[in-house]
Amino acid sequence: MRRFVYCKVVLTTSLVWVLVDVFLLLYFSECNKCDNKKDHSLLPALRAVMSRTHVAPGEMGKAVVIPKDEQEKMKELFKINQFNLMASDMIALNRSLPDVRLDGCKTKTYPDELPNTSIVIVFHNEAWSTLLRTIHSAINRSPRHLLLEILLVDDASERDFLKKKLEHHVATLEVPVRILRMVQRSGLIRARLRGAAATRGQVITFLDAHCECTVGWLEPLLARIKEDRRAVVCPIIDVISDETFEYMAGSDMTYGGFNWKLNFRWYPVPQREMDRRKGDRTLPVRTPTMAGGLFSIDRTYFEEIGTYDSGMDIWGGENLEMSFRIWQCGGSLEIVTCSHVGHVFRKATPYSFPGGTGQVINKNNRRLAEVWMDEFKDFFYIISPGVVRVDYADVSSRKALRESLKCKPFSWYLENIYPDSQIPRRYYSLGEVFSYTADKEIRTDDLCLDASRLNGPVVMLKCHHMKGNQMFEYDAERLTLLHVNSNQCLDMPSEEDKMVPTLRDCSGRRSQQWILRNMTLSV
Ligand SMILES: *[C@@H]1O[C@H](CO)[C@@H](O)[C@H](O)[C@H]1NC(C)=O
Ligand SMILES: *[C@@H]1O[C@H](CO)[C@@H](O)[C@H](O)[C@H]1NC(C)=O
Ligand SMILES: *[C@@H]1O[C@H](CO)[C@@H](O)[C@H](O)[C@H]1NC(C)=O
Ligand SMILES: [Mn+2]
Repeated sequence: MRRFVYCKVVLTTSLVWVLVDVFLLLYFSECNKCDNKKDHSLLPALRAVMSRTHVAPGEMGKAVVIPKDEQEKMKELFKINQFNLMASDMIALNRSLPDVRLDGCKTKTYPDELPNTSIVIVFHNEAWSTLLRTIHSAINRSPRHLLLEILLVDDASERDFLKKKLEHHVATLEVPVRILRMVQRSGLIRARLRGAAATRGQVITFLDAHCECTVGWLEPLLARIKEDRRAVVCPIIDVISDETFEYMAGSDMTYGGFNWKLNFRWYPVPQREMDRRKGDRTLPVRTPTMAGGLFSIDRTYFEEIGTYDSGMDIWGGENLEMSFRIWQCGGSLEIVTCSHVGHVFRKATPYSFPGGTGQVINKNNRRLAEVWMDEFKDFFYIISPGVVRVDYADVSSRKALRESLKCKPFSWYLENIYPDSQIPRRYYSLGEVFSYTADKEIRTDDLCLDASRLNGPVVMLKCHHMKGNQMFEYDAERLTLLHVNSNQCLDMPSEEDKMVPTLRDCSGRRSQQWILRNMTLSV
């Protein structure tokens, strides 16, 4: 009924939209008692409501604006969690959000019998309002019979309100919430393992501690796992602004990848994946990697596939490790585009780690490279040379896992799951800095050597894979790199060229000779 009236009052500005929402609530609660024949003229009533209703901050996912005289205090509070704590604290724990789903998702129906889920949330010194909004939004927007329990894993927080006060608050909720406390700071990976081990649901859903679940977020995730228990599924991660807590829909047209440094990155969903889904954007996207914070997985499959690498420290790299493992060992990793969950993206981390984040991530990345990437780990090592000196401890049990699950090689993953990867599957040479690829590019990560004019310097530009200005022909006898377009040779830097490699007429002189290491075609 409310939905019907929504359609009739298509009002333009979003502020009015929120007010209409409030108005309709009042209108219908009053209407229960009123006489049907009475004339309810909309506009005068709306004006009356507008003049006396104050809409709470952040409702319908709107940005919160802090008054000028509060901004000093706001900046102070920002430092605590690296997001606008003052704004977050002003917003209701059960605030309303827009329905950002594709239209095709709103009318989908799901089987009645779906597996139930336990939600696992790890937190460390999280703010009260963001943590509680995660919990309240999950409870309010999940069908009661599908949400079995919520497990909070406290990774040794120091804040008082996260102790007794939190316990008392969650005891009043209609879904069982258990709190597990790590005795000492253990990091995301080990804390998640502790939480997962205590779950009883058929599916485990991992969420970050500063999320908001939107309408219909859970059913499509569980439905996909019901169809295929080896599907590991992620919602679309919407953006909750760290400055204003405005809720902004994420795109269904990006998926997860990574670069040579093993940084997780979002990239456009390639045409081949659109074609596989026959253009239906409401179908799950097969994604090469996941961001890692938010996903659902069948509980017994999580164990079968080797949970997490518990030899990894704190945080970082575990998402790629899990992504490679799932694909290489027979599962699939998907973004379920009908499921939306918001996440507060921060520009900086508020936490410190023993030993520093850099070393931890290097160690974790080495573990994943050594276990899963075969010879392609060299692309990571040449671009981050310091990393080979980092100790990565014993990986034999993870290698044994790979063996026992009969997992496919990394080349299979690149060929079949991530053909548009920055890592060339076929290359002739991998040197100190660059690779020389089967497409005859001189390339590092997603950048290619490019020359656009005669006698001109070469620059690094985004690889376009169209040959042209980025094609160099290697002559293994004369050791020259011929830029085919200009018919000139790549010349060594000289003082005069300010040490920038330059194109010059091919002369055979020594400054045009290049030795490509390990010059073989690797397939
Ligand atoms: C949030 O909870 C309050 C108090 O129970 C209630 O009055 C309000 O309508 C709720 N808001 C939404 C958006 O459901
Ligand atoms: C939830 O799923 C588990 C595992 O399949 C099952 O044992 C349990 O009965 C379910 N709980 C509810 C309340 O449906
Ligand atoms: C290249 O060859 C050298 C010596 O032949 C070898 O030690 C090295 O591992 C090879 N590197 C790659 C990337 O194949
Ligand atoms: Mn987060």
